[in-house]
Amino acid sequence: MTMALIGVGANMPGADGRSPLETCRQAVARLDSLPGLRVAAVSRWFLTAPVPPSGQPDYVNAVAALRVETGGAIDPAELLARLLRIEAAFGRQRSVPNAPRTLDLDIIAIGGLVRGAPDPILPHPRAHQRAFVLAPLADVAPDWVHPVLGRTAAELLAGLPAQQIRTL
Ligand code: PH2
Ligand code: MG
Ligand code: MG
Repeated sequence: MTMALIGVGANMPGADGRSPLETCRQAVARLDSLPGLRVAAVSRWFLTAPVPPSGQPDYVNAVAALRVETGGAIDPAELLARLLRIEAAFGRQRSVPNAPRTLDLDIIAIGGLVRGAPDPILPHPRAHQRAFVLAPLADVAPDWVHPVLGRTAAELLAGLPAQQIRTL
């Protein structure tokens, strides 16, 4: 059964002062309503220092595992377009890379799919370097193996220098 693994993050309040955690929770509910996809698991919520260090507010991060419904196929570009629409609905403004944001939804992986171009590159090209992705990923997909590196999320996490993350 194929799982789409989605990184969820936010470090700015949304419209009407909605907290980053509340935005992320509502975004996960939206993921569950995407056609052909169901939220099978959501990781613990983490509070994480910005990478690279920037003086921005800390992020709320999690990973959601979406089950691709039976018989369904998933077009990565279409999924990305749907995620960008959800980001926009929660007030995401795009300026410079790594700017603080009200909501970030990234496709970390779709099962063992490897895709170099066009976007989305899969697995996400920086996922294996980021504790704020790997720790929640290990919660929801302990058996997933990075299809290029041949390691689970927990194994990749164990090889990283310490990063500032804690559970909420
Ligand atoms: N996202 C980024 C850049 N840096 N740092 C943390 N801690 N969490 C994120 O989600 C994050 C980041 C680009 O998307
Ligand atoms: Mg991101
Ligand atoms: Mg993104």
